[in-house]
Amino acid sequence: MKITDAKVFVGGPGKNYVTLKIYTDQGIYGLGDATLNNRETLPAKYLEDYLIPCLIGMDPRRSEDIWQYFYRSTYFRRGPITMSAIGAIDMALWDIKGKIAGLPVYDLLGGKSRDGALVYAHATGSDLDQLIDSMSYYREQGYTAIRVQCGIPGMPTPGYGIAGKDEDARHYITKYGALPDLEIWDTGKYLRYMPKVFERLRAEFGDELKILHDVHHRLLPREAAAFAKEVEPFDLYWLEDPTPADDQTSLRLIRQHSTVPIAIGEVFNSLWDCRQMIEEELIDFIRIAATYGGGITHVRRIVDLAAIHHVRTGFHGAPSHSPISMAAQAHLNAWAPNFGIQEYLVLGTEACDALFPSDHHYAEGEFHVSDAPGLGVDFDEKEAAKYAYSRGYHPVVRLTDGTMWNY
Ligand code: CS2
Ligand code: MG
Repeated sequence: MKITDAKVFVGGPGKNYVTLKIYTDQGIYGLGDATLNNRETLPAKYLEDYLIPCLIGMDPRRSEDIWQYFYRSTYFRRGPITMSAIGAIDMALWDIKGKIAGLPVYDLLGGKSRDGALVYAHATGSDLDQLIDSMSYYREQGYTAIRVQCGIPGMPTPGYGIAGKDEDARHYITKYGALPDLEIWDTGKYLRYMPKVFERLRAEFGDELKILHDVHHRLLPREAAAFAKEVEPFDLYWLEDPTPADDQTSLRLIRQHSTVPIAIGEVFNSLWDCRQMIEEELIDFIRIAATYGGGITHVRRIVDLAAIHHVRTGFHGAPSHSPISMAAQAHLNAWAPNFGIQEYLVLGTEACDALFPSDHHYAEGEFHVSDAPGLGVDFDEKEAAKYAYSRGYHPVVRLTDGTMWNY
């Protein structure tokens, strides 16, 4: 069996999805996702100019060897662009393999460990009342786990993941400007107000609801340790990205002072970014995505290392991931003995479903993986022709005195 061709498509409804389609001499094709949010043209070009020419003629069943070929032959290893490109190829090969075998990818990994995978929704509010309204809406939709982001009184700009006053907080998705928007961050205001938010949410929603919160890399290690200790009574399901995780050892301080579960990893692209924090058991959930994490082959390796160290999965599921990588993660979630939770936002708009038809679905707080052979997602090229690339940027963040900070 041979790979005969591969094509890259960039575009989608409101997103620049980077979709790879690999064709074989037996009529079977595979799909992969290389959407590197706000840098989408780079993995697309990397695939077209460098990887696809080598891929033609290879045997698609040899996914491990092909992964190693691209990882090792790149010479300048890792990085989000390289790993997204390799990841897309890897997903497409697992898709092909499943289709050859007539089995869903989860069966190739070791079979289902559960029927539905717990997911969390995003609730947001420019203030506490709007946040509570947004949370009530998701409770009604059956969610038992909700991430909460709340506007901070006096904060100069709304902040990460927070809807403006006049926006629809129930369906809020971060918008990216044609040039970077500016956000102003005041750590003191955040640290003083956020514990009050959790206290009110517990009083409002009781003890059962799983409450998650994303700090989005904004705190220093000492601040994060103090904050984690302070919010311990409110029993968070997780505290995400309390510090930028470039320095893995800074997490030790948080661990020494608090037992609040820590979730990190959405910006990682390899095992080497999280090896120390997993081996030292400094985190509780690993958030790497199949897209930037080198696909199923590499993420599975991370999941196995994590399992030995009591670290569970909590894969990234921002809207920038196409339904193809969400499917790759759904198969990992169905199999992983150390599955924790899945962030869930991407599927469900009519335009997105038309572009990526599938029977993966959400029901009652859980994600149900498709039982179709392969990844269980298709790609409609006629629909794809409707969309064009449009450049976007993540916001930039400055402190109140103008100092650059972490988005
Ligand atoms: C976020 C992301 O989903 C999350 O937890 O941190 O929305 C993140 O901001 C984006 O993926 C950045 O591209
Ligand atoms: Mg996050």
